[in-house]
Amino acid sequence: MSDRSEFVVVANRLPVDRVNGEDGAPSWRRSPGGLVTAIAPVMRARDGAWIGWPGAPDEELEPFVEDGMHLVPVGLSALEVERYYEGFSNATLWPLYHDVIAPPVYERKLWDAYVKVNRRFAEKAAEVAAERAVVWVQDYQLQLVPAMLRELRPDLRIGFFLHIPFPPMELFWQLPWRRQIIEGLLGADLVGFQRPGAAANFLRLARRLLDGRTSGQMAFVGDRAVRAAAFPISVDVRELEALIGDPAVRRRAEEIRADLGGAKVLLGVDRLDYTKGIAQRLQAFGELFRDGDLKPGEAVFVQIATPSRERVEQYRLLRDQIEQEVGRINGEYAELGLPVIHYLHTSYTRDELAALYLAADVMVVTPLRDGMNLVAKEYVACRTDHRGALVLSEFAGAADELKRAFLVNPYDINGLKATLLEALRAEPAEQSRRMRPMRRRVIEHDVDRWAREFLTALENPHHPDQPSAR
Ligand code: GDG
Repeated sequence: MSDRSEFVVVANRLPVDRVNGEDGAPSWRRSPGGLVTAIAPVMRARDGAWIGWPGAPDEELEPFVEDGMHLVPVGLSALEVERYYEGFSNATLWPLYHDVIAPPVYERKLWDAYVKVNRRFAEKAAEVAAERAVVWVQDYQLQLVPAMLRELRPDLRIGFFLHIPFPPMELFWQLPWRRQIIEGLLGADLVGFQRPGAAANFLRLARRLLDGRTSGQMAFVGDRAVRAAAFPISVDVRELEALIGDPAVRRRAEEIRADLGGAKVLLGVDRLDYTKGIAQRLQAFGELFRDGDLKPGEAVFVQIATPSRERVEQYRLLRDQIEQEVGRINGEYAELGLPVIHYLHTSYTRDELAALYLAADVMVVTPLRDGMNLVAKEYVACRTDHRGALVLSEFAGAADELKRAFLVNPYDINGLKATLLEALRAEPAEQSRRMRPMRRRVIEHDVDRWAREFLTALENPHHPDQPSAR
């Protein structure tokens, strides 16, 4: 690799997963997901580098090239994985930023690890970035990196994007290290959020905590201007359309429907996470059988729950709770050969997911809080037939754009039940009236556009379309 890069992405994970070949020799495969797809072309065009953790503790790897991308590993010890990643990132920040749905853990040793690991990422970025390079830092695990990096390399143009919600001041105030986090983010030139409300929350905190001046989307710190704005992330529409254009995927969708015996198919696809509202949707669905609105064989719920953060206590508890609920509902309402819920605690290929999206009459996305929710956009992107219905929580960022979905408050179980029935009973004309404008929106605002708009805003702060710096 040429010595230093003009474009650097800094993220908790490298965009590749390790796979072991038949001979046991390890190799790498590009991770699925929109972020990598969106950024890979920019990486190639600018000879970019991606800094991240390779995913296994206690190993030091040299930089390598994979899939045309320069990858720069940052090592983490097992204790750092426990404290920085499972601890401060996923047991402190994750619940705090998602409405305190689960109680956040505030422990000083977790914070210390977070600071130490953020410094390691910042130092690596300072080493890898060329003079006046553009550096794009991703997500809540690395919120201190912008300020640490600016200190080391004031010549750089630094952007930060938060993939999860940013909480209102009243909640954020709990955090013992609130000031340090805001200072960390203000090291960037541009701080991007999923929703305008999150950017407003951040600007309000900058004002209150740092006595900073703000005006519109700008915060002024010392002699610097920092912009905070919304850049809603999206999906790779071309990739999804190619998947559903594949005859094998279409056959598989037919097969799934046949296997489910002709029942109406409701689908949930989520990481097994307490923010996703899985228990609420299953409860509502179960009650429809209790009330006699649905009968076994008439409708069936397929819930894919991808294993996630299994070493964090709250996630273990959640798994037990969901599995008990599924058992209870099937125990009470299923008949021989006619389960009402198919619960699958496993991860699937993109092909299988696409087939499931095609097979589903109703896609059920009911997070209690979600930065965006890509599953909702993926379902819409896959429905080239304009059929199917999307039930979507008002608390997902996607609700700002997918306004024709069947919107619900997932805390309102009666409302959720009524909406599930409405979606199940929607006529094809009604389905199409809703799906068509949503598809247009997702096609026009795909993940390429997201990356392009963020980088344009970062690199052209004085462009006429951008708010003026002062
Ligand atoms: C965070 C924010 C924000 C799921 N199961 C499988 C699988 N998936 C894929 C989905 C989708 C992705 O994972 C999940 O993305 P979401 O957006 O739904 O949720 P988070 O993981 O919580 O993501 C979120 C996102 O970051 C991006 O900014 O939207 O709000 O929380 O693409 O399709 N993929 C495969 N097998 C599975 O079993 N291959």
